[in-house]
Amino acid sequence: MAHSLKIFCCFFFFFLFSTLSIIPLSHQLEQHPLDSLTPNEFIRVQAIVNQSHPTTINDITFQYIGLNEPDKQALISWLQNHRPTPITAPPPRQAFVIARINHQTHELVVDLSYDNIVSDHIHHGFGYPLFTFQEQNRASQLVFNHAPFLAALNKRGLKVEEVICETFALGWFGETKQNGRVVKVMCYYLDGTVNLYMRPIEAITVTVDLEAMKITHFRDRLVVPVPKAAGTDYRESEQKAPFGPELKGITVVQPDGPSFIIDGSRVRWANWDFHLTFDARVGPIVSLASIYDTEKQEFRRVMYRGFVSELFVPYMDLTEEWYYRTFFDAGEYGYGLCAVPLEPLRDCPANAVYMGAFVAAQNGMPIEMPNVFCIFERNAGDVMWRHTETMIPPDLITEVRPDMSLVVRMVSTVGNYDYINDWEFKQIGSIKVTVGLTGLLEVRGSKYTHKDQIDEEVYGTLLAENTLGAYHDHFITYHLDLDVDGCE
Ligand SMILES: *[C@@H]1O[C@H](CO)[C@@H](O)[C@H](O)[C@H]1NC(C)=O
Ligand SMILES: [Cu+2]
Repeated sequence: MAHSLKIFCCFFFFFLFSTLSIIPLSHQLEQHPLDSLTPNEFIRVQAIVNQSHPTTINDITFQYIGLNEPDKQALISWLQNHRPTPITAPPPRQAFVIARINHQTHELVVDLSYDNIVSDHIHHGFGYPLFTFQEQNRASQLVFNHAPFLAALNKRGLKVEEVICETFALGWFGETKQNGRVVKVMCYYLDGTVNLYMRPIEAITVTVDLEAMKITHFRDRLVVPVPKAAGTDYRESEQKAPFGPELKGITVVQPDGPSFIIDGSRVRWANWDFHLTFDARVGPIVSLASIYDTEKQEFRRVMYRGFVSELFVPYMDLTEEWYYRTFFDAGEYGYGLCAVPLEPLRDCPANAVYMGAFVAAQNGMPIEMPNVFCIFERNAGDVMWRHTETMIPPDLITEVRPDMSLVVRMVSTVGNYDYINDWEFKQIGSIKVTVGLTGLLEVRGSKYTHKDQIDEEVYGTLLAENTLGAYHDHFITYHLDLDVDGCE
């Protein structure tokens, strides 16, 4: 709602407030105020938070470290007054930190210019910070030392060394008492496939308290057959003929190199100029996107800041082991944290350029994420605009403008799903956002082997023997702060 109002505001008032931008706001600086934290800054954040809580130093876990976004008005006026040389100091460079200290959730703002803590607020309300990979790994290993779980495997005739477990956020269903930081652990069976998601071990509920790092509840409700491994492996090397027709190679050649320029976090292509950064929670952030108007000979602002703010994936299965599955893939697991290195020539074409990024580990140390973005020019063979004039004989007048665009891509693999996140900049001045959803379904194991046997609500579709595709949705929300022609 807020976003549509903002867009409305822009169309209505842009001519009143439009600011002259001869130079784009993303212009190159030694360190742009919107740049992601550097590895060095992550370490300084760690040291400053350490010093502020000396008695609990060994208990601090960093659930999130990222840039504390500077005040928009302050940043814009600073950038507009910045040229040709800085007159005033930039807005303060700060990190936003969510840390668990002494079993409490602290939201800290750390100033990196003065090396001090600006604010330290303890969150008492509902909600909990992003999970770290480390705590999820530890929690999912606990079952292997839990006798009732080993007994449950035994009862099903499953080999413990073929079992893989993962943690699931618990959701919230109106309880007035807070749950604390609790997850459920769900396990799968390999034994002949790498496609673990097709082989759920159903009807076992394991609840783990992340603070105590202990199993607090265990229930083995009934034995449901594990779907068979045969035919589930997706690796090409495991596929058997018949194969589909093979295509001849296609490649994109740019003999003179790409037409875009990457300068730190700044990207320029065609008439576009923008700033691209990475965040553990939301993944790619596009800021200060502006487009050069050749007639006015100035940059015109289009978008102050845009990113995927959440990916909400509620399942609609009311069974005891499934009802709670209402995942926030950004807020709980980290859309950026779950980004994977892109496969050159597969995830992105031959003319792509790759960029890396950094996130913080649970101890606050920076971790490099290589090839997290690819940037490439797309020539899909499409037509942007054309006309053939047949009414002026004897000649045909034909005018065609091919459609070219610039794509910024990230792939985030949140468990079974792979999200392909594209920001596409078009020469006509539009920005196209796309999220492709691929990977594997999260299926529920079932006793049914044929749909004719089903005489109850199963909240899904029988896809194969013992395999139900559970009904669910994916809601993707964007934060789009559009500043078309400078409305703020
Ligand atoms: C912060 O404290 C932890 C735990 O003692 C330590 O491992 C780490 O090196 C400290 N970090 C810095 C930057 O001092
Ligand atoms: Cu889905």
